[in-house]
Amino acid sequence: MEQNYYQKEIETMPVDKIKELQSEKLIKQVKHVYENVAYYRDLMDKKGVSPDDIKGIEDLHKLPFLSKADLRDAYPYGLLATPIKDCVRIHSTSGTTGKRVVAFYTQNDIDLWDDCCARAIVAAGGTDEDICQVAYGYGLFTGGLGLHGGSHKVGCLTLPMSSGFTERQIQFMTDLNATILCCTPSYAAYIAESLKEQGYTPDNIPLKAGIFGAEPWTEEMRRGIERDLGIKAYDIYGLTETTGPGVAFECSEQKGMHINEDHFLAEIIDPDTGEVLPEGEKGELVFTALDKEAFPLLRYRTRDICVLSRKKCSCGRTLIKMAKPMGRTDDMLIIRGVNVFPSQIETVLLNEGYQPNYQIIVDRVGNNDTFDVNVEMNPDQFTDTVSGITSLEKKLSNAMKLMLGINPAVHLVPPKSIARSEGKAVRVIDKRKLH
Ligand code: DLL
Repeated sequence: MEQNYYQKEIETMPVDKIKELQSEKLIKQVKHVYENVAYYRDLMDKKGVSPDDIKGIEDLHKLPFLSKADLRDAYPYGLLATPIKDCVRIHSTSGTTGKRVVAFYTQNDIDLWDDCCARAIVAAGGTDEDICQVAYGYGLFTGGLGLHGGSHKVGCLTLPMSSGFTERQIQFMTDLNATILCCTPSYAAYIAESLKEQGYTPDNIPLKAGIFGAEPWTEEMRRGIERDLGIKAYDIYGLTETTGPGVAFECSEQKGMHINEDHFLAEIIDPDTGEVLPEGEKGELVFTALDKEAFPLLRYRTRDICVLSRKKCSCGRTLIKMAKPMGRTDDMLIIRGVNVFPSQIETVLLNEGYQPNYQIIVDRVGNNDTFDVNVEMNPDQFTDTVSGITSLEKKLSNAMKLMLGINPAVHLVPPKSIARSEGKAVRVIDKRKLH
């Protein structure tokens, strides 16, 4: 298959050259951060590391990590490395509890981010002849504006749909003959279902490719979407803290995502000890932004668990690949695309007068997540009538919807029926097979 690249020289650069480039950029970036971000300077000083100790990527391990907790501590401006007047935009995580994470961008930051998304679109077969329907949310979420910027760079006719309004999505897609769809995999599955209901078949759906990410999805789900829409479906990865989508993207091989390592230096660490693991071992993914100006996080712990590989890729790209993330080190669940923390459920239960004895059960039926919460009833409720129990379950479910944005099915179970743990409590049973 003929390969297209957006920035061929970088995407197919020999590995030793990429490493050289990364080393040069790292030395400069550490200086930039040390001079401009007091928060990180303190961390470096405490660790006894100075910018002069960083002579190349082999010294990366000397730098301190940053975690989500640091981002919360430093909210909102504590990690900003440029004057506000040089920033042109913010984005923010879909985070739920406590303070959101706010990321800043200069115009250069937006340009390099758009380039990353353009690489993803071209790797999925996109050209300036394509019509690219962007159905990720626009706004604080990075999905919409990220792919939008990439689509412009490639020269696609861009349909800035944002998410939702499925009827309208289908109308524009079919009237204008959109050829590339960008959205979350679960939304793609929903759009596919709606198209089918309206009598469309894969042969008369104009799409040829999809660029889907922002949440975990299985190979089975990929095959289902490809079959139902008659397309090739490509994975795309990223996080707000490092720009947004496009940190890594899939190519025609569809086996893992190439990391844009001229901009993002990746490491895998043991999440418990922080020790750097050799290539091929499973651990927590850590990124260092090499070019970002406004919000240049060094050694940022993503909490995503995955594996890196330098195995030769049939697409000709030399950029290192990351496997699909296999889960997260923290306890955040992504259910139907919404971030859910067990601690939020606990908060609701305590507010509603229940004990924190509960279990969250998440599964996937077809392409939809199911979300059940078993909660032990209080002893005085045990004698209630069935209808009484049902209305209590409903009340709890509604309180959880207020907190989370989505409704779980709540089941009140007899007191003491949920297993107690002698170590850490098992709050979550996630049956979705994502490995
Ligand atoms: O989800 C950015 C994005 C937008 C990526 C559109 C791809 C497409 P956040 O909301 O900050 O940013 O969430 C980042 O989502 O740490 C992963 O746990 C998860 N995630 C993102 N992409 C994938 C993927 C965007 N392809 C968090 N597969 C990350 C699995 C993903 N998980």
